[in-house]
Amino acid sequence: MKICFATHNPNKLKEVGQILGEGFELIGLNELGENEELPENQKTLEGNSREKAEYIYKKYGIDCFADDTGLEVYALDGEPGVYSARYAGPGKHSRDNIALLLENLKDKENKSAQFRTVITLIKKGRVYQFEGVVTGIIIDAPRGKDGFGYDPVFIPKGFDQTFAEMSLGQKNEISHRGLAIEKLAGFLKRKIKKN
Ligand code: ITT
Repeated sequence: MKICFATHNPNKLKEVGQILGEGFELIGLNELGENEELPENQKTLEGNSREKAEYIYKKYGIDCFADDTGLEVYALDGEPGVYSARYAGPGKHSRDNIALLLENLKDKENKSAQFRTVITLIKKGRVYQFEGVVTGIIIDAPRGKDGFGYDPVFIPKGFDQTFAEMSLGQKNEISHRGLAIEKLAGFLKRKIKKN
């Protein structure tokens, strides 16, 4: 099955390719010849992932899926959420984003948070969505060198290490993105069996 993952990020492409396994020809945006950043103008993760997938489906007529992820912090009414990448400004610097997050959480007692990923798949013109969530807490100072984004300040529930202190393999087993991708992979594999 030929399918496009609407991302420019080769790491994401590799991770998803591994989970999907044989029987899939996975194509990224670079291979499609799509060099521009895709539109992300919506106010929700559902809306943004759908906007990206629809953009590619309409332009290239190929079955495709896109993801969007946000960190949702309870005491901040779900912020930074869909704005996670640009929380501290358009520069998209993780260090600045983390600094702003910790500043905003300084006086809050409840440090609960979750990472949430939404994947939108468009297959033969039909739209499907898959969600992955991992809950945890935000700590007061960054710990760990691996990972990216908010990983150094997020400890998933039931663990002592931040995501940035875990190996990529460990993180992927329990992560929001891993869970959403597993759901997508299960769905696509069932489709392949049926046809
Ligand atoms: P693409 O759209 O190019 O794929 P992006 O940076 O926008 O890249 P996401 O939509 O997946 O990627 O995530 C938005 C932001 O949320 C990201 O820039 C990080 O700040 C944060 N984030 C997402 N996944 C994360 C993770 O697994 N660990 C830590 N932070 C994460």
